[in-house]
Amino acid sequence: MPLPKAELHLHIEGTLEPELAFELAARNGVPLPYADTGELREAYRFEDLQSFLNLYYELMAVLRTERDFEELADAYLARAAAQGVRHAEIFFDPQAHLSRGVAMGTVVEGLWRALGRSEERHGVSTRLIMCFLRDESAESALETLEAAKPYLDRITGVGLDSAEVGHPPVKFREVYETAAALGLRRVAHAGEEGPPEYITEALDVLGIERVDHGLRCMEDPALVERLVRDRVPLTLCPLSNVRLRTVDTLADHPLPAMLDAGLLCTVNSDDPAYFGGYAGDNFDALRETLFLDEKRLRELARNSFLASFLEDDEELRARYLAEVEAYEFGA
Ligand code: ES4
Ligand code: ZN
Repeated sequence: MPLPKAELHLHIEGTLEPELAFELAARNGVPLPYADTGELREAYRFEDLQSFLNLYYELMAVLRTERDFEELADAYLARAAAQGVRHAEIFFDPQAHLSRGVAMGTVVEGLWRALGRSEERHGVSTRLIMCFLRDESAESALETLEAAKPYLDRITGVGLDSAEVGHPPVKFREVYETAAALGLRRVAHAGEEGPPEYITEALDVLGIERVDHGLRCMEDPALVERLVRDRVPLTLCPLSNVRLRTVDTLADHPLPAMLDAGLLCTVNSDDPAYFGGYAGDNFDALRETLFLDEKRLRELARNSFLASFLEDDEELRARYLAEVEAYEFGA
């Protein structure tokens, strides 16, 4: 039985496996510039974040109908459940679909068909987090939030993703203020490729409650001290960092140093179809390569539930935390 955990950094579009991409391409009559899944997989050699994003946005063309989004999410939830994920807070990128003529309702209703049945079917509770693309304008983000208004009962929070460098958090001050006024939780990618100053700015200007990645906080001791003091969770994605060359190898990953510094770290999969593994695979890689012991692994699992947006169901959080404490490794 795998260690129970929450997944807090997962782009649903990044769970599109090559097999499903080809199936949806055929069903929707969308041409793909790859002969087969093997050739597509060959394209999964990334230089940096942008080279990955180019393929990520290209492949989304196959997602067109509610049923497509439902199948995408259901396939992810099945895989996540098999790797011990008990709770998933799932990002989606509405602008990447709206710009292709796919309506907000198609995306949200489609995802909801899978999420609404997930507890019963997969034993995984879920939340949805809508991300703004930071390489698009602030006006576009505001329009996206406006388009989401009919669906806010299904959306727990907002996030910020896509190309980071050159797109500082301050650009999105207004949309985050509006989101907060609507009662939405706030997170943002910061310090993945961008500098530690972006993390500080996202905390100060956007009022984020959790930092996605946040890896580069380690370059700023005063920031580390603040994150530790304020118990701000970081959603790390080790296999993503290796594939996007944010770290040289997994053995060089700062996660052990970050835990030693007292940071509230969690382990997540980011875009598992592209980066070589789901949540459990990330845990396994850390155990094998960084020699994390059972105490550390349990801490990471505990952190994932502590960092989750389960304030609306503390009973469920307590049950998950009890599962983590009761877990027997090797059983
Ligand atoms: C992403 Cl790894 C990563 N970073 C920033 N934005 C993203 N969107 C999907 N995956
Ligand atoms: Zn991400």
